[in-house]
Amino acid sequence: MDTQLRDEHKQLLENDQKQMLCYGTSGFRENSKYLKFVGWRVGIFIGLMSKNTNLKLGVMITASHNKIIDNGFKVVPPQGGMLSIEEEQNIEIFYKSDEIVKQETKYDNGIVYVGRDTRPSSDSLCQIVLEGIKEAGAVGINLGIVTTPQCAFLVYATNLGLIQQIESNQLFFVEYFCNIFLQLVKNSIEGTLIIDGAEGVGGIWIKEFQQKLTNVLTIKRINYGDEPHLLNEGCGSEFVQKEKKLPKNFIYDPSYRYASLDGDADRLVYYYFDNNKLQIIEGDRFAILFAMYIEQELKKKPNLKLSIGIIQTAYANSASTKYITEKLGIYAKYAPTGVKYLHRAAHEFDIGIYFEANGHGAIIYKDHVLNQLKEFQLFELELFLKLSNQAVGDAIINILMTEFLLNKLQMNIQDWLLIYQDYPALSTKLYVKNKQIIKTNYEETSLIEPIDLKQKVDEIMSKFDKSYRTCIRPSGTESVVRVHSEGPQVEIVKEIDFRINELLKSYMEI
Ligand code: G16
Repeated sequence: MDTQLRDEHKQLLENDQKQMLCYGTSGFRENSKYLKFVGWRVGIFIGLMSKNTNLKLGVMITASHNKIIDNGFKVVPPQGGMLSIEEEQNIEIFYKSDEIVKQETKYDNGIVYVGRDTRPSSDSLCQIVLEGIKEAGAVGINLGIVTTPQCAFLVYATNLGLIQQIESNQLFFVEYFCNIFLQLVKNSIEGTLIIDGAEGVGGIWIKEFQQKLTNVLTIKRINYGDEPHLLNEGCGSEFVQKEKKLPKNFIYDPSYRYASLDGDADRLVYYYFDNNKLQIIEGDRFAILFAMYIEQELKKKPNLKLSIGIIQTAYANSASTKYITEKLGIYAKYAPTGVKYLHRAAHEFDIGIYFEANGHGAIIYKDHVLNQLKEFQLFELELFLKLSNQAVGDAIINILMTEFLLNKLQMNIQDWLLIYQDYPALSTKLYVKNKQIIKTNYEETSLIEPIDLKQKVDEIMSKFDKSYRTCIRPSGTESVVRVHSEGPQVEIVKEIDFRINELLKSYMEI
């Protein structure tokens, strides 16, 4: 089977003049037609990994915000989060190797949980991953249609012993977090929250939260997955945030709050719409809202010393970084794009808050933190932190945290927007065939290669004031180069974006 699948895969790639796949920003991701062999080898690799560690692992089949035709594999390590750099390299080598060398494993048994999104290709890819797991002599457990953070949380919770048996226990995720939320929020929260589910899996699972929380939170769902073939089309967080447009089926009411999830429910944006103006709450503002509350609570106990840090990426609006460091006095740090980098960097602090501008983020804390909060009788903060999904950034759980805070701090979306003023910024993407030629520095704030392209970019930027910046980087999830420009005046930001895109069009293979 292995040889047959490998040969078919290589032939397909050769016919389409494509290279073998790489483990990108968030796992293997490509047009689903290239993924059968990848899924098989991923299944074997993870099955063996589970048999070598005696821990449960997970694989989530999704391509999140990408087009419906794409798909991918996000591997979930035992503690949630992401694979280490070394493990990523190993899985890529394993997929690329011609033959699988038979190996002895430390343990006889292994367990791998496999979740999937609603894409048409997800079910058959799930079957092939399960076959790979079986080939490795491990047991694959099909979680069915779940969100990415739900899959990660179930793996994390089962390894911690929070749940004994995961089969048919997908609802544990809902019960666990609703239970904490209901301890935090005693009275009904005012107003209605409209949640756009991107026609994906998040929209489906929101229903469970809606029912369980009906006495305290009024949720209305739009684009909740009854038209799965329209996944991410004209809706979802990627669409709202990048296109700066309202999702389809938008219901206008000035008293409503609005939130959009992405295709696998790990990203979230909120927004406000009035007088024909759409204002978006991106990831930076979630980090700030969460940090403001944590700081406010910790100030009540000056003897309690906990380090707090906020991790952002080059896409963070500079106004947010300025606010974090100058007004909140919190340490802010950049990591490269990809939750895997932010999650790791956040672990350096007792309480690490990480958010990408696209709304992917979480608060993670060290083991001793909850006990210390209890000791200092900061019970509400303890519950608030417990509410954060420790396995990975989670759009649905971040909604609960946000709703608790807006209610607690008596803030509405306008108040949130008024905390500071974003600089005008523009993020665009250009489809190219050779994105891999672009290399950046670690923080992805400046281009390093190709050198002649860098010189041309510098030449363009030298015409503008130093308060303007642009970053160019290859996407790790799509065949695109991303351009992000920012500065004090919107017209100039547009001009920079236009010039950089024109330059790239003339330089790259389109
Ligand atoms: C994934 C990653 C995110 C990243 C996004 C875009 O999100 O988990 O950390 O920001 O891809 O990455 P890139 O710019 O490299 O394409 P998702 O929600 O698509 O899995």
